[in-house]
Parts: sequence; structure tokens; C-alpha cells
Amino acid sequence: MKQWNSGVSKLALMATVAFGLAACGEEAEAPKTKAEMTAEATAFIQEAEQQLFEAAMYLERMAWVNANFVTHDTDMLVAEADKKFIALGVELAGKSKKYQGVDLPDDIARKFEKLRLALTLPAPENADKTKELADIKAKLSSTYATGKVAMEGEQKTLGQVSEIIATDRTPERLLAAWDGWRKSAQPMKDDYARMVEIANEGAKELGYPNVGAMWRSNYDMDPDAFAAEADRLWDGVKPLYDALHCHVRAELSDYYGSRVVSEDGAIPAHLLGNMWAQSWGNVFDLVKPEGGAESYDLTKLLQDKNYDARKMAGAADDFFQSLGFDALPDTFWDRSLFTKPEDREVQCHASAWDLDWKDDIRIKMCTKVDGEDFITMHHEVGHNIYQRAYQEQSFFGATGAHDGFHEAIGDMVALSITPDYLIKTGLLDEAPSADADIAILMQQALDKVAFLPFGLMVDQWRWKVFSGELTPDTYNQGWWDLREKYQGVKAPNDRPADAFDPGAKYHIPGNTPYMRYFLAHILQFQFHKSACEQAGWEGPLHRCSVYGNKEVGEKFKAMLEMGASKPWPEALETFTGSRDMDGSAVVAYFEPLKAWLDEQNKDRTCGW
Ligand code: X8Z
Ligand code: ZN
Repeated sequence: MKQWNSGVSKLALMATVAFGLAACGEEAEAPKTKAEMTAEATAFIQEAEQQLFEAAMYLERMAWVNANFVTHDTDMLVAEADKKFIALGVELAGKSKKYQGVDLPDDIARKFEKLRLALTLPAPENADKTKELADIKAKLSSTYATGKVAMEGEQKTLGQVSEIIATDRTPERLLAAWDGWRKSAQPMKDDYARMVEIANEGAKELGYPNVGAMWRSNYDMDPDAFAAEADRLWDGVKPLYDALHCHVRAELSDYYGSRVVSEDGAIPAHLLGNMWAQSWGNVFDLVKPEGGAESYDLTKLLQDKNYDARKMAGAADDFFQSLGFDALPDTFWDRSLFTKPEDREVQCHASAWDLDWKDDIRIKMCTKVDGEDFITMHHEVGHNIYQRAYQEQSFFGATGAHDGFHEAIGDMVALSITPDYLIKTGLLDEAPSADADIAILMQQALDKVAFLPFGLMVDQWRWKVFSGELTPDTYNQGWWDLREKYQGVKAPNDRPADAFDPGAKYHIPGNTPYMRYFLAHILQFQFHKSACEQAGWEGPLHRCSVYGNKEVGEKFKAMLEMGASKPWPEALETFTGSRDMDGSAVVAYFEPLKAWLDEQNKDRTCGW
């Protein structure tokens, strides 16, 4: 039996319950027995789940419409629905305090914990502040969705400036695109600071020191232990990142010259092929191994075979079916948004939705036909597959074992996109020889290993913001300090005093916790390695594909169906046999590349 927040003694609590009414001059009740309190608490939490479920479904639909048609009016509508949802979450969490200290069965105690954590940003119990919070959230989100960059005589979208960052090789044009997008985020700063203030008040009312501590409490372990766990995982993969950084910096310095990229400092953030320098796959041609066999170019394969967004989604659907999952429902194909509409504003950042907690699953994605979005397509469909797998769970169980699991499902499957798999699906004619392995691993490392410190630093920043260690005056400097510390990346120009560069990244105005992606980049390799072992694979991990393997699929499904009904180590154990997250699969996957990088780097000075 687990005690849900043992801070309040059970006797004191029973006294309040029993005599609370008497104090108002009404008839005194007999003290409730333990069994009665348990029954009451159980009924309360079940009713709370039902109410939250209904409010969430309504909010989801409003949010879907808003994200698909970003206008003044839909901003108002979503803010109104969000306000009601926040108010309900806060009210129920407040009422649940009555059951603090009651000795409850584990599964019920777990639901009470989840209730306290149900809101990513709680408000205090105050109608005006709740409305203010909901309004700010909607405004930040639409400011991001509709942001434009005045450049080359036109108003460019994020998609357009991202394309420049991905493909252009002239530092001036790259800088204009990079800097322009950050100008669009500057107006968010004051609203963001106010939002932090209100949400922190809400977190305190729920008994957390601040919102950051609340987010860290969502991992079935002590919040401080979770921060240490993230550091531990990072320590395990950092040598690999350092080696990659060293090589990439040296090659960029060769290409751009040491006045643009110094041989010993942090790398300027506009030169890494991605608007946030979070994954570097687009600079593959600048850093790839010379000699060796040619790898394959996924973008070219897709374009040569006339893939479009739906066909890309079809490939992801087919992969999950090959593991034994049901085909995506017709409504997925009818209701998803697959390409960017030209005639209206949409929130282009890719996302996956579950509108009825059952079968009405969809994605929203401004898909480009390229290798990067082929992987993102699998990522999004993976969310939908997970959502459908845990649909039998109650409201609080109907989510990822932890949020990192949710982000890792589609990515794990995408690690099985190997040359052999591509041949099976008709995209590739002939597998590249083992000589191409370093190139294949390099492409993968630029996307996945480069991401790790970015995945870690985003919430390091937010934790400091919510704790008050960073204030609006130091938001931007604090952001760049962490970028440099973890990523070895720096701003390419002096940042203006009023800059709010974190706001240029979707998840900051969107308030999506980010540590999940760091965890997912560890977990997806752990899942992949375990899946390959289950399949009896003995070759190198980057050549292993579990496409079509029903036994692996069955075990994978068993983990997904659990949702969050049990602490995440149990879900992890169900599939991998281990109860710990473990970076050693990342290290094992990239071992041949690491040896190659060490050889390249042997006469270079690494670090920053
Ligand atoms: O936001 C996403 C997904 C939607 S959950 C497209 N990702 C992170 C990002 O884009 O920053 C996937 C990888 C990291
Ligand atoms: Zn995701």
C-alpha cells in the first residue's frame, strides 16, 4: 500500500472530515472508517477522470481547429476552452487535498499523483489569473505559428527560412535567416515572463516549489533524483558527442575558413543546417567521410519514386502493421493535415492528436518530401499508434509510461529504416557495401547524437526560469550560456538586449516540456538494441531492421498497451527486461563511428 503524500496525518485528516460540517452548526457525523475513506477517494478520482476526459476532448477539438486555422477568433475559442480546462484541473486538484494522508491502494494513489500533475501550467485558484494565463498561452502559440521574416523583399515563413538554413552555404544569407527568425520571437518576452509568474503561483498552490520542480516530478522518482538521472545519462554519451563536435567543427572550419569557424571555440549556430542547431544532418555533405563507398540519399530515393506526404504516412502505417498493429483508421486519412495549405495560417510544427481517446487519431504536418520528414512521419505515426494502444486505460493511464516513451516509439521504428528495409519496400535497388557504414552512421549521428545536448539544455533553461534563477533580464544570456556549455554552440552575432531567443523554438511558446526528447533519444536506441536482440540479430546495430517481426511487435505492443498505468520501469522491463534507462545502446550503435572519429581527431584539439 502506498501513502499518497504522507505529509498530513491520517487522524488529523479524519478529524477534519468528520467534524468539518459540525463547525457550521450542522449535525456531526460519525468519523469515517478507513474503508469508507478509501471508497470515497476512489469515487472522487473516478469522477475526476470522467470530468477531465470530457473537458479535454472539448479542448482538443478547439485546439485542433485553432492549430489548423490560426486566427484571432480561434485563438479566443481555444483560450476559452483552455481556461475551463485549467480551472477544472485546479479545482479537482484542490479538492483532492482532502484525501492527503489516506492510505490508498497503489493504483488509486497513483491517480491522485497524476491529478496533481495533470496541468503542464497550472493557474492559482483565481478566475482572472486563469483567464490571463489561457489568453497568454494562446497568444504565444499563435505568434510562433504566424511568425514571418522580412528578407529579400518578402515575408518569409519559418519553412522558407529553415530551407535556407538547411541548404545555403553563404554565411551572410544564413545569418539573415537565422537572425530574422529570432526577431519574430522578441515580442513574446513580456508575456512569457508573466506566464511564468502566474503558473508558478499555481504550482505553489499545488504544493510544488515551482513549475520546473513540478515537471521533474512526473517520472515516478524524486524530482532531484530525476535531474541527477538526466545528468547521468548525458555523462554516458558525452564522449561520443565531443568526438562528433570536434570533427564537425574542423570540417566547417576547413570549409568556411577559421575566421568564420574558429578551430577551438564554440560553433556559430547558423552553420549547422538547422534553425536551432539541434540536429545537423543537413551539413552531411560538408563533414562526410572522404573515400569509402557512397551511402544512399533517402531524400533522393523518396523523390525518385514520387513519394508524397500520404505515401510517406503509408510507409509508417505499413511498418507498424508489419509488427502486428492494426492499420490506421480511415478517419486518420480523412482528417489529418498532411501538407501546408497556401491560403491560411496553420501551426506547422508536426504533431499527433487523439481526439476521442480511441480511434480518432490524426497528425498535422506541413510535410516536405525528404529524408528528414520521412523520419518525422514515423515519429508522428508512432504517437498515434501509442495512443490507440493504451485506449483501454482510464484517463490518467492513457498516456506514455513517461513522456520520453511517447517520443521514442516512432523513432525506434525509424531506426529500422536500413538499406535492407529500403530494398524490401522498393525504394532502393542495391544495398551499399560495408564500406559505406561510416557514412551511414555519420548521417545518423548528425541527426541523433548532435541532438542530445540540445535535448538536455532546453529544460535546464526552463528549470532555471521557473525557479527564478534566471529573470527576464538574464533569460537570453542564460540561454546562450547553456547552449555553449552543453552543445558547444554560440550565437553568430551580438544579441540585442531585448532578444528572447528561446521563444524562437516552438516548445517554449508552446509550453511543451522538452526533457522528453532527450530521454527519447536515449530510449529509442535502447528499444532498438533490445528489439534486435529479441530478433536474434548478430550484425551491427545500424544494419538491423525488425520490419515484419511479429514477436518483437507483440512485446512492443504489450509495453504500449500499459500506457502510464504502472510506473515506467515496469513498462521498460516489459519490453527490454531492464528497469533502467541506459545510454549504452547509443554508444554501442555508434561504436564504429566513434573509432573513426577518434582517428580523425587525433591531431586536433577538441573541446571548447
Ligand atoms: O517536436 C518534435 C516532434 C513533435 S512531438 C516533431 N520533436 C522535437 C523538435 O522538433 O524539436 C521531435 C524531435 C525533437
Ligand atoms: Zn513527438
